[in-house]
Amino acid sequence: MGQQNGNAASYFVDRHVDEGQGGRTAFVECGAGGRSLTYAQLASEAGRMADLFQRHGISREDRAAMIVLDQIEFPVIFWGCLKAGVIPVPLNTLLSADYYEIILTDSRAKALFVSNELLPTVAPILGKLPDLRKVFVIGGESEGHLAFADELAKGEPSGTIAASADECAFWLYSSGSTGRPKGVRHVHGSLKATADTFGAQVLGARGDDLVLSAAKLFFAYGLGNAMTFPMAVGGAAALFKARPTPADMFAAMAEVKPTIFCGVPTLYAAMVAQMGDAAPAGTERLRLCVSAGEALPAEIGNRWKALTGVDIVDGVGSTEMLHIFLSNAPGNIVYGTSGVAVPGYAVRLVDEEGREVGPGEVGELLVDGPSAAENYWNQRDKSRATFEGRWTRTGDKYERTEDGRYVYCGRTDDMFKVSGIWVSPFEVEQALVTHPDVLEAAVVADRDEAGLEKPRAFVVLKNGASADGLEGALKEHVKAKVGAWKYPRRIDFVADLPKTATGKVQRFKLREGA
Ligand code: 3SK
Repeated sequence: MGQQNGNAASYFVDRHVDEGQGGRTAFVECGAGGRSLTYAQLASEAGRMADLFQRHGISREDRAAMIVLDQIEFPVIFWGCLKAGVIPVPLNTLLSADYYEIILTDSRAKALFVSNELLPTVAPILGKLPDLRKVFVIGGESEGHLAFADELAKGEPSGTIAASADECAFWLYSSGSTGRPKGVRHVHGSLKATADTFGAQVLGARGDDLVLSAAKLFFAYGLGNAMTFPMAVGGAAALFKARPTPADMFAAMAEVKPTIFCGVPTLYAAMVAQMGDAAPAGTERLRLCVSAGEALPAEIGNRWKALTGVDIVDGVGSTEMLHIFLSNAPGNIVYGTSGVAVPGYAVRLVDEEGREVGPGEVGELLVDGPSAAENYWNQRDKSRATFEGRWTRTGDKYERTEDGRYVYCGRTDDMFKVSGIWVSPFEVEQALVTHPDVLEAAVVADRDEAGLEKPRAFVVLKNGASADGLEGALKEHVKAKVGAWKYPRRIDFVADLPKTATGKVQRFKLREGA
């Protein structure tokens, strides 16, 4: 190990053991029979990965794809890769075989780690991947592939390879709202940068924190919440393997009693709708909640606070910036805004010519901060269009209020004009969800008989609400809330909205169907 080891594993994993804190719990699995892992066990298990890679011909800088649920093996494999200098590529566990084929081909992963529950999804494409050499199956039957537990047990633990903090450590794939997935390449130093900024200075993460994150570890948001933020301070995270339904989240909360809970607006909305008038069990130790993924409607934040007594810190981040760079902060929360730049980050708003816009004007949000990705793998044009020197373009439209807070106005490609005036689909959606019968809403532009763009809404009703006679009432409601020209000319009542795994509404799918 070098004297100055910039390898993130030496900071997040080995340091705790070196400082005599190896006996502290790092991870617990939710549910009956859930396992746990101390920092010392993590260092030792992850340390065996170098031997595993060597035996199977996987070398430094090779990519190792991970289709792994939130379970103890996730941190073992992720940190094991970093310790050995192999590049882990955690993938969304909800993708289809077609997407896995695109991503595994694009990344040229030589190894694949897959939870046995997900093997049937990916199995049909494994024969089509010329670069893939070994498949390691976690838990259950390995069906002709290598059993991860057996292969790991064969090796001896070794230390952490010396690496520069500026060296590529891992990739995440960004789905984007359209187009092919992009491999976002992050350096070792970015993991510590997000823990030192949002983790330490906004969350105030502490060694006695237990984090429960509905956002999964494959997602940059979940990776910070339930891995690097608690690990930076010797705290712990509860891992939840299944999809986070409100009922499961209530059960997980009651079981582990987290001090920090991280969710996305859709989940908070559904949880609030099911809470009745009382705080759910398991909120007694809760000191902070976090929301990201899309802007949190003010109604939801206020209702959650009224029921639990705990604020939701709403922030915005991106896979490219690794975590949240614009946020509200404990004690300084204005629901309906994304707050201000996280300490360590700078943001600015620019118009289409790149000129800064003033308060009250809408512009694209650019961000400068220590955790920006290096680039997109093999997508030079997209890299050049996104990473402009120190500044990273977010594709999000924002407005700055007179008091310096940022208010989300939609994606650059979701905004549209009605009668020459910009309409933010988000604004109309927010107005719709303040109606007592509406659970969720998404708004897209749709052309009328004259070929002009007008808002069209897709609305999910709350349990027990009826669509009969509601269309007119909702139109009036929006007119009254946000302005006459913005009301949806057409409303479709639907059972659910198309979303990415991380809870973002896929408006492009609604547009395609419109
Ligand atoms: O979508 C977000 O707001 C986000 C937050 C943190 C990390 C990553 C992302 C995409």
